Amino acid sequence: MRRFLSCLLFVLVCWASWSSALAQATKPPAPFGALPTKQHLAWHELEFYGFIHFTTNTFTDREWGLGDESPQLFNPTQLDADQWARVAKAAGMKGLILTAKHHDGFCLWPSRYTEHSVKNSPWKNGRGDVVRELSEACRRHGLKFGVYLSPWDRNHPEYARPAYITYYRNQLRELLTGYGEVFEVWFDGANGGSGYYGGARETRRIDRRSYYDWPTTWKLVRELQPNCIRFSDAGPDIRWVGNERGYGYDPNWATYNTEGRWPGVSVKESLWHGDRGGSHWVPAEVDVSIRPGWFWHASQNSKVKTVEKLLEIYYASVGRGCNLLLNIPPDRRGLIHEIDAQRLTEFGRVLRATFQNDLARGKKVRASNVRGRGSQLGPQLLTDGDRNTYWAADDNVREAEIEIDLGGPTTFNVVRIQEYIPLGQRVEAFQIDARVDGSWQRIAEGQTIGPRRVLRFDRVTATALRIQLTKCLACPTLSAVEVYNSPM
Ligand code: FUL
Repeated sequence: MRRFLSCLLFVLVCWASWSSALAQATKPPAPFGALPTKQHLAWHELEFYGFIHFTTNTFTDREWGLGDESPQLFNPTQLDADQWARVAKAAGMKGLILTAKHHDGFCLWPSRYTEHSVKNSPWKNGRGDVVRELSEACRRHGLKFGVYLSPWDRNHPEYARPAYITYYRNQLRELLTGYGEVFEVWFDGANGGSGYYGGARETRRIDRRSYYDWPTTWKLVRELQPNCIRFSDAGPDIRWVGNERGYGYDPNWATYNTEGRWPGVSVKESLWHGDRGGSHWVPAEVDVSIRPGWFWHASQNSKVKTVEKLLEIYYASVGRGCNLLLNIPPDRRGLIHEIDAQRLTEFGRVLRATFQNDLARGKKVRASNVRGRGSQLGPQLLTDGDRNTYWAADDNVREAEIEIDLGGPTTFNVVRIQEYIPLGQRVEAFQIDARVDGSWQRIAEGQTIGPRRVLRFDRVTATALRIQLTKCLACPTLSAVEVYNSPM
């Protein structure tokens, strides 16, 4: 009996130490550097959404209103926010952000704090509210809704004085409490100085660093809309990419040094590339218009971007780990013009066709290193169709190689990869090869990956795919490798 018991004890001790070794072996890597919040993680998944620039400018043919426009000018004849939402959906957008107030100060909702709004417009006899119409249309169509409230206000008499900040925050409060969930607020850095300012018609300069007291305003947004993402040159949640042409950069670090940066005050290189090892997670958003201008102008009906151009923008923005904010301005009827609608629908069709069939799904994967040699964070998780499971390497690893056996000749021209960003951004150089007729051929290379890279290259027919991570800040993690054959 005693012998039996000591045998049993021995077996139990062995089992316990073996299972604890295994548990240790598959312990996830420690987080590295600045990390995304849960709001960031949800935002990264949106990838692509739209901007609606619409105000008196649409009727005066301007890009920047002066602030002295009569509200009587705003008179769309067939405004239909459901049509905007339908077009956005067809394009594959996940939400729409509306210019509730642009630099001219005209408000698209009947604000209690000013007469300079839709309530003094002929549209719907002054009883209209574009913010209401679009927020409700978005909800009906399963789109997120966001707002742009221009800090610069060329109409307001108190602009550049303390009273305007109270006005600005009052307006923000109206927008963030009266229209349901707001997924993003856009804080623009532009300030041209001159304006109407209640009739003063003068140039007013402000100190971009201190005048707006941004930390207080950002806190207000967090309080009123806990899930809302705050955009500006300085974050605090996401940053401007530093150009309005539709391009993200490589490298593109989601990490960014926020110290000393404010809306309208930043460093170009940091906006473009982020800051390697930066203090906060502040990823880039790419804003660009489908037309040369942000507002609709009849003269630009022939200059709507082509589907090819939109695809180029998609791969240079979403493809480089940014989110894409594509502006689609309504015309004087209050409709997205037929040409824009047709391009966007076709663009959406191509995107859907591109990503409908992942040719790597379920395929066999081998990695040069697997964390703890275990299977819990193994490379098979890269092709399991779940972007939340991930492969990780051992702590001391800085270079690794992944090989996917495509199981026979496979034709493709797009590869989509992503890091497991809840643990931080790590990769700083990678190369992708395809095995064509038995030998490896370089098809793509880059620096950062982060939330995603979507790389498009000349179509190849290959039997295997190899990803080499050649430089990493810490042991690498990847959560997905997908392979597609795009029609365009
Ligand atoms: C800029 C503004 O000055 C433009 O008019 C436009 O709204 C763009 C999205 O942001 O800073």
